[in-house]
Amino acid sequence: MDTITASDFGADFRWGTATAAFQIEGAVAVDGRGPSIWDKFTKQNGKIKGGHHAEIACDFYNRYEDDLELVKELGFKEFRFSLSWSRILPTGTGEVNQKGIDFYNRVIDKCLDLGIEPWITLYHWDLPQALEDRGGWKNREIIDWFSEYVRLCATEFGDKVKNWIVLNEPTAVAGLGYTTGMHAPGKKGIFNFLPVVHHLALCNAEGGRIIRNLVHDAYIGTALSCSHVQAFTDKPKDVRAAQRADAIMNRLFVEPALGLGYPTDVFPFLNNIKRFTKPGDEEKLAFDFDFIGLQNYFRIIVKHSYFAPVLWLEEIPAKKRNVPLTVMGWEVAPDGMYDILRQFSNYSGVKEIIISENGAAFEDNPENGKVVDERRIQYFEDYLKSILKAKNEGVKVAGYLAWSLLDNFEWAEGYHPRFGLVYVNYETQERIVKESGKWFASFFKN
Ligand code: GCO
Repeated sequence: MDTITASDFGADFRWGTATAAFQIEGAVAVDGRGPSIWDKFTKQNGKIKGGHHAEIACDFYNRYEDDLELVKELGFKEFRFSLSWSRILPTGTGEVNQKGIDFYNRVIDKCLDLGIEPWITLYHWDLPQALEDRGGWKNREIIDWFSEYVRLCATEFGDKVKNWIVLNEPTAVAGLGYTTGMHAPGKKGIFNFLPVVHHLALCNAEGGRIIRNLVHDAYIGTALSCSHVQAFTDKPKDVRAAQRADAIMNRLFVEPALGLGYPTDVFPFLNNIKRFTKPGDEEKLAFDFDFIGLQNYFRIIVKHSYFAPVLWLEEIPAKKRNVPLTVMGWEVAPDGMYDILRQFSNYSGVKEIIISENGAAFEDNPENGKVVDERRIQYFEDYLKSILKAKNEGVKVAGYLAWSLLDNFEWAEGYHPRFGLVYVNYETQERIVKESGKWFASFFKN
């Protein structure tokens, strides 16, 4: 396939950039915002590479107007951002912080003034610390807390915002936040995983129902991290290991939402979720999302392992496979995007797919006021070709939101990885549009 342009995807295809509150806003203790689990986690020694924190980040709280002008300058028509739950409800429930509501109304109004469609992610990992103190995602009461939050957001923003993403990467919340402890709130233990998965899955569907009831003409989805999983060999043990990894990585949340229940067929351990279910939960897990957001960056290769209890598998790290890598150590694997799109389009219940995140972190070094990020341009071009190939074969992919508009706080990696189409000098807060950002501008113009 030779050079592609936006017109190859059709006039209705939606093009945007994606961001998240904690990664860009800063202003963590300004205008009434309450602490989140990531505020607490970044203060703990050794949790964030370089000891970085997000107290300023990209200062989007103050610079949102200029940054949204950049979205327009690059030619994107959609802008995905998340709401900081604790900026709106400082203790997670109860008293509303009007200044938080006012900030997001300013962001939304600026988007609309620029002719940009806002997309709200309701939960992008920054749980109010006050709720974590009450058990967080392990406590089934979170269904009530989350429902109250979603109702408030739908009521406050639903007249202006039609695109809603309920959760961002729930597998990462359960896996990294509550099982390995690599992310906030830093809890560890496989038996945290199960109740957290179930409560997230219930909130996922309940959040969808609330938006459906309160927002006229809403386009409702949820954003799932998905990676094509391959077995290291065709030995039955390795093939079964890949099926278990696929169950966790790709099936765990989409299948309950489709009314298919949890993927216990290849991973019977998930039957233990029954200990945390109540009568009627199976029905409550299902919701007819208008789209599934796929967030794909890489593919993974696994093999059976006797040394990894419960999952009984280990990943063959990309850096040991002599393949092209990003600075995250992730394999550059555009074919994996094609494969995962095909896999999700096999679900009859998936109405549409939005690529709600895709992008890459490479070494970016400004020179003479420019950032010549040729590898990132090649990454986008190759991944977009894979998406177009799937689309031309009938996969119902309806949009693409590049991760990310700005370099930003990359969670436990701090500010080292730069994913932005726009370079951020964190000392001066200067922005420099990278060549990849300019590439998109020409991609849309042609
Ligand atoms: C995720 C998160 C983003 C990340 C991005 C790069 O998918 O992990 O949604 O917040 O920053 O994916 O890792």
